[in-house]
Amino acid sequence: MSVKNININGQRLWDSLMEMAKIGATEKGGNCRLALTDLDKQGRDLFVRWCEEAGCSIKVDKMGNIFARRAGRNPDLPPVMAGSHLDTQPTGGKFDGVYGVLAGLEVVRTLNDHSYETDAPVEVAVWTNEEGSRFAPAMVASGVFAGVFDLDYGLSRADLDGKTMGEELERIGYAGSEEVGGRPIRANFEAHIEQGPILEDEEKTIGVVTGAQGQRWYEITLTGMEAHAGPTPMRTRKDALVGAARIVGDVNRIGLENQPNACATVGLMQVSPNSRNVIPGQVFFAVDFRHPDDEILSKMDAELRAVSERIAGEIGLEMDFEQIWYSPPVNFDPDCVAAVRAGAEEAGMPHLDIVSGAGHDACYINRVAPTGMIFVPCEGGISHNEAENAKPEDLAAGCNVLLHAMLERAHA
Ligand code: HGY
Ligand code: MN
Ligand code: MN
Repeated sequence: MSVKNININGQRLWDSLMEMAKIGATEKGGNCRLALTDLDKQGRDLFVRWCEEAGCSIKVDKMGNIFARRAGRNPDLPPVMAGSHLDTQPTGGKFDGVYGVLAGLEVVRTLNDHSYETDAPVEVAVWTNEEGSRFAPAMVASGVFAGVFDLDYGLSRADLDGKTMGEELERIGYAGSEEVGGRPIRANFEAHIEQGPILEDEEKTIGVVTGAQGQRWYEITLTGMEAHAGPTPMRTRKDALVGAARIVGDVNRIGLENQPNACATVGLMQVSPNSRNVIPGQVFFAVDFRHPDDEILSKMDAELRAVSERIAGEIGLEMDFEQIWYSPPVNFDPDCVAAVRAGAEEAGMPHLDIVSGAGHDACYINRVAPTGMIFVPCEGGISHNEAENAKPEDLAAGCNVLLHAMLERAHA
C-alpha cells in the first residue's frame, strides 16, 4: 500500500488527548501531572494500556523512560521512534508533551488499521521528567539516554522536599531494568505544539523545526541576616530579598539588552523565613537564560555573574551562585528536517522553518539518533498555562506529517 494513501484518525487522536487530560485535570482546564507523582503514574499506566491494546511490547529503562515497540519485519533493525513526555508543569496544559506521545501512538494505531508492515520496528517513547519543574534540570532522562548525564546523576536529582528521582521511580513502579541508552535508533521524531505565537501569526499549520535555542539554568542563594522589621535601621540591614529583587531586575535587563532573541526568567523563589515582619535572611531563586547564539548566551552568563557579585557585595550578603544546567543550541538532522518538510509539502500544508524557543527531549536524543521535530500552532502561542489550547485539525495535520516522516526515514 502506498504511504500516500494512509492518513491518521484525527478524532481518535483528539479523543485520546482528552482522555489523558482527565488525569490531573485542573479547575481552569489545564493539567498538573508533575514528574513521578501518582498522577504521572496514572498517565503512564493509561499510555501503557493503550499501547498493549495496540499490540505493542513495553520496555522501561532505569530512568523510567517507557518504550512501546510495534514489531517490524526485522527485529534486529534499529527502530524508528516518536516520543515526548507526559509530565506537565504545575499549571500546565493538555498538549505540551502529551501531543507528541499520543501522536506517536496514533501512528501505531494507523499502521495497525492498514496492516502496514515496516521493515524496522516502530517505537513510541515517553521520556521521564522533561519539564524540569519538580526535578531539575529539564530533559534529564533523555539526557541520561543520550549520555549527557550519568545514571547516578539522573537518579539522584531531588525535588524541593529532598525526594530523589530514583526513590520516586521505585515508589510508582517505573524503575525499569533496561539500560538507559546505548542502543542504535534509525530516526527519532517529536511532534509538539510550538508554545509560541509564530505559526499562528504567520497562518502556518506546520513548523519544520530546524533546531532549538541554548539554555543556561542557575540556582542562586543569598544569605543576609534575619532581623526585626521595626527597630532595625535601614542602613544596617542585610536584606537578602532586596538583593534578590535587584538581581531579578538585572536578569530582566540582560534579557532586554540582548534582543531580539534572548529570553531571561526568574520563575522560582523561596524567601526565608517568609514572615511579614522579619527582614529576609535568605533567598533561594532560579534563573533561566536562553538564546539561539551560544556566544551571546555566554555573554549573558558573564553579565549575570558580575552583577550578582556586585549586588551581594554592596548589601553585604553571602552568595552561593551555581549554574546547574547548560544545554547548547541544537541543529536537528538535515535528513529528518527534510522528511518533515516533505511531509508538509506532500499534504499541501502551509509550513515554516522555525527554531524552537523551548527545550525538548529531541534536543538530547539528537546527539545519539538522527532527529527532527514537527510543530503545530497553539492558541495565542500560550503554553505552560492552563489555557493552553490547539485545534484538532492542526494536531491531526502534524500527526500525519509525523507518520509520513517516520515512514520516509524507515524506508530511506
Ligand atoms: O523549559 C522548557 O523549555 C521545556 O518546557 N522543558
Ligand atoms: Mn514539552
Ligand atoms: Mn514544557
